[in-house]
Amino acid sequence: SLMMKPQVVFVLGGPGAGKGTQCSKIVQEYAYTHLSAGDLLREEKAREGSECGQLIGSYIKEGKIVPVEITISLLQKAMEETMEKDEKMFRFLIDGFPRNENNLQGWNKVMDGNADVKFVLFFDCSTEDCIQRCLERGKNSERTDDNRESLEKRIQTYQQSTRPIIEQYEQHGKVRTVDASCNVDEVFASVKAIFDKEG
Ligand code: UP5
Ligand code: MG
Repeated sequence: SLMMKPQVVFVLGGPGAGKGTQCSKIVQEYAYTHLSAGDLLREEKAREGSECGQLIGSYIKEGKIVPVEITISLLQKAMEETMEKDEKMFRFLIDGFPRNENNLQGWNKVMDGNADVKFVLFFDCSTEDCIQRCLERGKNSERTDDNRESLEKRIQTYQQSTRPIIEQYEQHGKVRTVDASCNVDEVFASVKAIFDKEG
């Protein structure tokens, strides 16, 4: 059958900026599927028989970015499965990817021409708020990286590797920035304004 070309919104922002929270709200109102690269990696890590589970686990704890071959194959598989189930579901929120130059090159190599990146939704949140939110969640979450030590590394990786990717998209007029420091509903109001216009 003739499948629609996937339409992708990359969702970026610091650790704890609210990417996952806002993506959950977006899919309730708009015909998008939420794919969190971090969630897919955590699932793969937990999967029995996974060949790269250990590697993924150590990268996540160290706040480092997993080699793109792993991430992109998980993303591709999830996109294909979604579209096979329902061909009308060809719009995707790809949350937490691409995070560095390696991710971007891997995406371009595999997906260029096979998917359209509509824009980058960027949740702009201060480092202090990001740390606070993750530590708060860390009190009762199973994430291995919501402790101070891992968080410092995640923040550093975000600033050194991910910000430059956002800046590259910015130069191409592709970034839609949302102030992510206010409460969940206020942030979502700004998100809605963007999706009503061009989602
Ligand atoms: N919260 C949310 N919004 C709030 C608001 N407006 N006001 C107050 N509180 C708010 O939210 C985080 C917490 O804050 C929650 O408790 C929430 O209730 C509260 P969430 O929506 O989960 O934020 P999010 O931005 O999704 O935070 P997350 O921790 O998931 O971000 P990261 O980017 O750090 O995590 P991710 O899962 O994307 O990646 C984890 C690791 O996986 C990476 O460090 C890396 O090692 C690896 N990874 C790769 O290697 N490659 C990839 O492509 C992706 C991940
Ligand atoms: Mg998340």
